[in-house]
Amino acid sequence: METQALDFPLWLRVTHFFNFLFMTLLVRSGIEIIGAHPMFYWNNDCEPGSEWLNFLNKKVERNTLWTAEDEIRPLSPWLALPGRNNLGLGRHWHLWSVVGWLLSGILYMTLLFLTPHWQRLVPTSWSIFPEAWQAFKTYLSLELPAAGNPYNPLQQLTYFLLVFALTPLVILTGILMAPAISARYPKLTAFLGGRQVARSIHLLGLVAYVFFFLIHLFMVVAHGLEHKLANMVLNNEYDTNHLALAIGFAAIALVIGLNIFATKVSLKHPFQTKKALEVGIDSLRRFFFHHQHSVQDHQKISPTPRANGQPPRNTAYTRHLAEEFKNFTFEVRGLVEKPLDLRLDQLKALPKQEQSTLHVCVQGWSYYATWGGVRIENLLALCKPLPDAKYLVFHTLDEKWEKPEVDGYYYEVIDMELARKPQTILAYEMNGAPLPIAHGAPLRLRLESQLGYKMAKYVCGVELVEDFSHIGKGQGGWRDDVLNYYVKTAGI
Ligand SMILES: Nc1nc2c(c(=O)[nH]1)N[C@H]1C(S)=C(S)[C@@H](COP(=O)(O)O)O[C@H]1N2
Ligand SMILES: [Mo]
Repeated sequence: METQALDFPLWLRVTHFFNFLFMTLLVRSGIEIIGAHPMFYWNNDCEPGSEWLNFLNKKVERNTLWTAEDEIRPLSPWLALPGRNNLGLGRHWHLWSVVGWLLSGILYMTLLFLTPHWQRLVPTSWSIFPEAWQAFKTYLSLELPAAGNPYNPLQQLTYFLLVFALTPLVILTGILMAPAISARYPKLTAFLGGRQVARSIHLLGLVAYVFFFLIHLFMVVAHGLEHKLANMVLNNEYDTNHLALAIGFAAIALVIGLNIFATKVSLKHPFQTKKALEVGIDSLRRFFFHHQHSVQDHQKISPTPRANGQPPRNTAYTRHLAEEFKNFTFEVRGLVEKPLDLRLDQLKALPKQEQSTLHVCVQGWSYYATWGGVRIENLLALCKPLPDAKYLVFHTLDEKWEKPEVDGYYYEVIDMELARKPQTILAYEMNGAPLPIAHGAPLRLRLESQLGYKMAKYVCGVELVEDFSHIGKGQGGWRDDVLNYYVKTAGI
């Protein structure tokens, strides 16, 4: 059967360029995210020592004041985007470029299957395997296999697996790491191996892409750089290969230039970069990852859960601690009909809810625990929010002291929708005992479809507001203000 010779149409060349650009941003911001917890596990307890891969370059003293933040590995801006311990911005870049990469991928796929070009990737006979093996042996004997249409069998098989096996796997494992998804579909997530398996496979996907890229580059050169660039840049429409070479190198220089620009601007103007990268992406993220409610009931307890954030050291907290929280009251203020002052025993007299869930920190680690407390929904029924009340600001006794450059009290803002979710509670118990100091004694928030940083510990009150731009730096939480995390929602 004679088939039409497959060339390199403009759409293919343009999407190839964007794929390359977004992949560089995705890999570099992915490396930034890895730096926030450079360890990989096959289990969700993330027991220190149980990791199968560890890139941490220091020994962490696991004394009583040890927290997960001590395990961060700041990375060079030459490698990571943006580098130097910037998890917040790394995540902004990762989600921003994933959207661009998906759009370009969807365009590519659509045109691939609307034209005869699907045949360039999809093998139509099982003979592809012996043929690819032959081509492999030819390469090993340091010769080039005959060109196919347009790819030789080994090339075709590799590209096919890259696009139709590796890529869906990387997308799936990326989505499964979102707490909003794993909390809504815990059985499916467990069936597919669980969150830390997904994270490990996502990393192996990154390694596979980089490995592919290096071999791809090598092969392009081995097959004749000028000729291959003439294909990929100009579709051989002109017979001057020098032009292709010039344009090809200009495209590579543009990608490198954009990477340098992205890195520099992020390090120099982190807040503005965050704002710019949220445009459009914020509403997409909200649409896909904000409305799920957690249905977790794992009935598992991790033996040594990590903690994050050192316990408060101010006099107010130490006094409450010494008094065993006898004079502690939880205050409900702001746009409510009925402000409340609740002592711990009064809170404990309200209906108690227990939930057995997986805690997921934005850094990457996780643990199982059971939490007991009062549903925020029940507190709302008591204080009766006024119609203007849109957000809940949880205030804490946690005045930050760990580093001189970051101060202020820890706080977190959630919207009414999150507040009313079935597994949103003000917890006073962890694993059947009163909350330990490390985990937020006497009260902490649990929002089981969100990342850990939203779950304020050492909570002393909640204020109902219409708008939170006047609180802290106006970003919706202490970590959002200080570390450029996401505003308002942390479902992924
Ligand atoms: N007050 C306060 N709450 C906080 C933090 C903090 O530093 N201070 N850290 C947050 C982060 S980043 C995480 S992952 C969880 C950790 O909860 P844990 O220490 O109980 O494991 O608490 C969140 N709540
Ligand atoms: Mo966290």
